[in-house]
Amino acid sequence: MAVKDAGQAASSQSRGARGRASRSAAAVADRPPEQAELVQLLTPEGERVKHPDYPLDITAAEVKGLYRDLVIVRRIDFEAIALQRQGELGIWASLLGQEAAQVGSGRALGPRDMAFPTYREHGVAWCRGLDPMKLLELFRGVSHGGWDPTEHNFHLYTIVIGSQTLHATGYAMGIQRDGAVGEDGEAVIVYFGDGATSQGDVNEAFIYASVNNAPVVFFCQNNQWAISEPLERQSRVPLYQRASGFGFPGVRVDGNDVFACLAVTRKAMQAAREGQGPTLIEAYTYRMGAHTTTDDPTRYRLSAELEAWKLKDPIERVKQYLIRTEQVEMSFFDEVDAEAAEVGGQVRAACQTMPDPLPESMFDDVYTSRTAQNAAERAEFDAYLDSFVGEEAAR
Ligand SMILES: Cc1ncc(C[n+]2csc(CCOP(=O)(O)OP(=O)(O)O)c2C)c(N)n1
Ligand SMILES: [Mg+2]
Repeated sequence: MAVKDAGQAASSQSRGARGRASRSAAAVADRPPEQAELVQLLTPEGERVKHPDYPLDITAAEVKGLYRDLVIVRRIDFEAIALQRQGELGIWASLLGQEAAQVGSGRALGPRDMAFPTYREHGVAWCRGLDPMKLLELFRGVSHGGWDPTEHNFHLYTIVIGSQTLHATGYAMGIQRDGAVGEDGEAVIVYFGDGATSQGDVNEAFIYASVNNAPVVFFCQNNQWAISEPLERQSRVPLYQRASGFGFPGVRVDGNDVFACLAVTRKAMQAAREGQGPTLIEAYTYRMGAHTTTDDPTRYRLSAELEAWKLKDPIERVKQYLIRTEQVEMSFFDEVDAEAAEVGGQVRAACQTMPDPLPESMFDDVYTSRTAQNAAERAEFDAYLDSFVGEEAAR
């Protein structure tokens, strides 16, 4: 990314008349993020580093728990991609490379906090306790994308880019009006991508959240790509710096560092719960796979970029840390792999035996109570389905 950021700076300068603010922003963007503004607590080599604003006391059991989460969510993802390739799922949006951003932030949430995901937050779903089968039902096209958001305080997947930031902000304003901010308060986290930051909805959500001091954390996974559009097509300044223009803090965290994502999200959520308002977290990461299984990234990006990010793998660094600090027996890794394989097998078996929904179920849950029009349309559809019964018998 240093190369891209330098390109950003150069093209900002070439526009000349853009003014002091954008030139100084370009100067910041010119610095490699690793040396400048990135919060990191665990290096890609698995070395623990300290940050004055984000102390993190973490036990061996907690580190092992995070490692287990990372490995299992990668395995679920791997299995889902394979299932799509075998025709069992219509589509899948892979989280490969973004496990630390999702597990770190997901494990920073309290049970009463509410999470609003996009369509890629399988790792957050796992941390919230949602059955992975619920995700697969959606991508197999046998559910209306439904689970009960209140069951695990994990809202529905959202395909309309950025729209969930408004839902989350409205929900956070509701928390405020319920008097649930302050000591023992609740907060909201909303996930979105780098591309989503160009949406009007996201910018409107920033304004509402800011002027209302809403208890919401904006968690942007900057995975460098919005399908085939690179980050430099979205912003001339690092994304986290956008927050200051809206009047709330922004922080860039190493999105491949599960410790840093945990610590930064914990702090931002706690601030929101206590009534200190929103924070924008930019988790600086990389989408290692295709945008979805319908995409072919080799058509628009260089493999060298992928190779560079492989060295920053979110799982490998935790493994190296555990080995380095002698917190585990080597058998621990085999145990986690075995457990992940078991979860993968369960996902596969359950996906292949999922019942198809009844066609008429599309009329269910459209309204909280059935309207006359909905009932009439359902009756018409039932009659249409019945018209095939005799036809089948005649064959
Ligand atoms: C309002 C809207 N516009 C366009 C699309 C098509 N679309 C689907 S994903 C995507 C890119 C999103 O990129 P980003 O926000 O970076 O998230 P990522 O997929 O990288 O996680 C687009 C443009 C959409 N779903 N909704
Ligand atoms: Mg993206």
